[in-house]
Amino acid sequence: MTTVHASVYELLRSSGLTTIFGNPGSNELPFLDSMPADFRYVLGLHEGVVVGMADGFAQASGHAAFVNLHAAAGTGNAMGALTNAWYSHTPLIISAGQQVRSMIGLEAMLSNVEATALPRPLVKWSTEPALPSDVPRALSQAIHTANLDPRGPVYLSIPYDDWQHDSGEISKHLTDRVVQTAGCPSTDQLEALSAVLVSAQNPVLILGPDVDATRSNDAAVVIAEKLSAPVWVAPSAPRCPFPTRHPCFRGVLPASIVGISRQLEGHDLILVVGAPVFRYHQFDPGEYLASNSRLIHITSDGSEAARAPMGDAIIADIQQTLRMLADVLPNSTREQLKSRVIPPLPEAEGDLITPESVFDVLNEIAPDDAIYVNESTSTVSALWDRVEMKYPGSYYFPASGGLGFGMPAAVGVQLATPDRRVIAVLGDGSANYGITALWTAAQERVPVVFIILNNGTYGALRAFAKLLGTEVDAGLDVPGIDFCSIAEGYGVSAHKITSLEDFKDRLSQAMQAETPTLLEVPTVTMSPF
Ligand code: TZD
Ligand code: CA
Repeated sequence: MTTVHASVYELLRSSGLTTIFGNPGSNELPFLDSMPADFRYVLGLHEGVVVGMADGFAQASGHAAFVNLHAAAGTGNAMGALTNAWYSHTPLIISAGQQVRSMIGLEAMLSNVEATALPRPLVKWSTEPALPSDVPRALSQAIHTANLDPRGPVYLSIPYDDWQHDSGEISKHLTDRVVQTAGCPSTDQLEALSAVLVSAQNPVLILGPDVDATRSNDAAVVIAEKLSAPVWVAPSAPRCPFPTRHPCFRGVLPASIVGISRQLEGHDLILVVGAPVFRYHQFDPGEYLASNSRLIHITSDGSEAARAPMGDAIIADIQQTLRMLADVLPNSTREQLKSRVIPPLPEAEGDLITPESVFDVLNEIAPDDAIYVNESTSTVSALWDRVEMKYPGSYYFPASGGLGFGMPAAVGVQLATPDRRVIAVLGDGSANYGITALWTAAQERVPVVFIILNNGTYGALRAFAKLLGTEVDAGLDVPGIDFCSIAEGYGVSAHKITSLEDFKDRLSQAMQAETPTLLEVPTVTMSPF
């Protein structure tokens, strides 16, 4: 007899899912019992951190990650992190332990009542197998579902008396299944698209996170160069799809309706790839698209295409489509574009350091393949302006805007990418939502450099309060947090920065370290707009 336990571990192994991000409870112990030696368990101290680490790990590796949570309480703690995984199309297979089958109806302690409903609508699929022998097949379905475009999280609730059952005949052919999509545009569609691009007077490219997620950055560069077209990053950017010092690069689009249509005015053709149209944020109503502009959207997510308020769409494999387009497009005769100018450094105010000068130091000292995990909300534009990002997989930001991603994701990204240095840039507000990731960073000895920009306040919310014409003062300041003490308490060495020179020295040292470092930098508050 092969047990459900043995079949599941065999399937996880054959699917490359040998790292388990988790936080256990009694319902999960029979699964964790006798874990094979080739599996690695990465313990997170809060489920938001567990999912955040798995999200970073999956995004940076380009492969799905496996998560094990504790019943309803653990799932509930993870929901905020799931909002980010959902919008970044991160393939996560999230399992949760359930009470024994005969006690769920009684609502015994730790029963996950209506388990499948709990994580919705933030998962693509949610299941609790109808009988123990269906657990391995349901896991196989979960893995394939998470990996099919549009990729995303799935959820599997498993009663803890299932593990020692016979997995039966149904589980015998699961490990060697290949499920593929073949989502190229047809010859006619490709020809039509290329003809529209070639005949445009003034085309513009808008690139989104899925260009980076599918490693289509190089094809995007070829297309931009052949068209000699400016390139913008789609608003509310969670990844960096294009080298930021390339002459075609123009920056990140603003996230308001009017802001976008104004910025794109004069372009008769707007090609949006691998992003929603659009991921707006602040409400600034008006014209969505200038009347003489045509918008074409290439996405692997049918729901993104369907909900867009304008434009035509092609739902297709992004990498294949961009490669095909890069091959067929001729070189345009338009003039070559020139690199944009980096804004000047603002004046320093007293002893406080400006975020802009922090980014200039990072740009000078960090290796050019450094990876930035950013969760400092008022300084996003300044970072994009000042820090050069050259290579695919250089930037991660919470895709739904849900804080608590940055610190854990940095740990996950570093675990997936040991040959590149991960730098987490965190606001003093944001850092608190995932602070226990410091403990995992110390335990796993991942050499992430955590930089806390400490301005004592929720800076972005202060700017929003003004934008909305409100006079909110309650609940916006966060004084009196000593991040160095907290970091030391979790086993991470930490330094409070006293000057820009001090920052340079400490950063250079941290870049050489084999374990994590936290640098707390007292900064001025700047406006995100
Ligand atoms: N809670 C969660 C889970 N996500 C959120 N986005 C917020 C609250 C609201 N929020 C923002 O959208 S920005 C922000 C909050 C609280 C302030 C973050 O402050 P910070 O960065 O110190 O990290 P800045 O640079 O001072 O804005
Ligand atoms: Ca702050």
